[in-house]
Amino acid sequence: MATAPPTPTLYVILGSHACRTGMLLLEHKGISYRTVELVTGLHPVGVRLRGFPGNAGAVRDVDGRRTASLAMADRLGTVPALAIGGERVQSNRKIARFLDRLQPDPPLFPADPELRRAVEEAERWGDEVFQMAARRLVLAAGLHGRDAMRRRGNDGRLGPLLFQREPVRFAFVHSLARFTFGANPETERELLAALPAMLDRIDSWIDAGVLGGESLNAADYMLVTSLALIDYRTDLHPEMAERPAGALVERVLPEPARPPEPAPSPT
Ligand SMILES: N[C@@H](CCC(=O)N[C@@H](CS)C(=O)NCC(=O)O)C(=O)O
Repeated sequence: MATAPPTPTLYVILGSHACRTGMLLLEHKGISYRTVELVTGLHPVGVRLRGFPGNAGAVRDVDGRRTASLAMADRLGTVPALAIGGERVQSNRKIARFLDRLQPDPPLFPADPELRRAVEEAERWGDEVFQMAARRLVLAAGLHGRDAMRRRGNDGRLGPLLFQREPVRFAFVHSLARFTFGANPETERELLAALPAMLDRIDSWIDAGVLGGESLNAADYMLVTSLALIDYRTDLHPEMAERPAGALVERVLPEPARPPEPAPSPT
């Protein structure tokens, strides 16, 4: 009798944009999987203990520099991390290609070679540039006070960010911003100045049919989660809503339905 294939396990942390990309890739394939939520902050050790090899060197940088804590986390390894049978696959670009080999349909990349090249370029930029910009922009917002994040990050397109408890989330945001991701008022100004051109780039990929097609691809899933994260910023939400990029987020990661806000009590 044939044995059932093992259920894939995706290791994640709460509300992580990168992890939601991994989940979307599996869902695109219609593969059922279970998620194991690791404790945020301890997750690099958590994945290592579960048999993931990590990276030989640093894979992420902040403004071209690698902070000591980021280099250490990279060596230990990042989430999402996918375990399926004896296989261990870490990072979204590898997960996308692994899933296309495992189950070709529906594909995560277009068959046309030229379009595939464009999708891979958008995916690479989404991974190497935009994912970090989104993370740092939202960490920087957290330094302005809790209401600089819509619903204080308790709820939204990616769910609660990093921790269920708001005070723990903001304590962690402060330390991550300062010690790991170099998010501060000066770098925030630079990131905000660079953001319109980044969003224009995504809008032009949508316009060219590289993103947002009838069948979504690996680059859509890479970029849309970073757009969703940026949308947690109270000040950037209106601009996001007006752009084609905002419509793509709403299509893939709709704002959760909520009970209507209570009417203000008469004074
Ligand atoms: N760009 C990679 C890396 C993802 C990534 O940076 N994941 C974060 C969580 S959002 C992580 O595991 N960070 C480890 C750490 O910084 O401690 C991907 O998309 O898979």
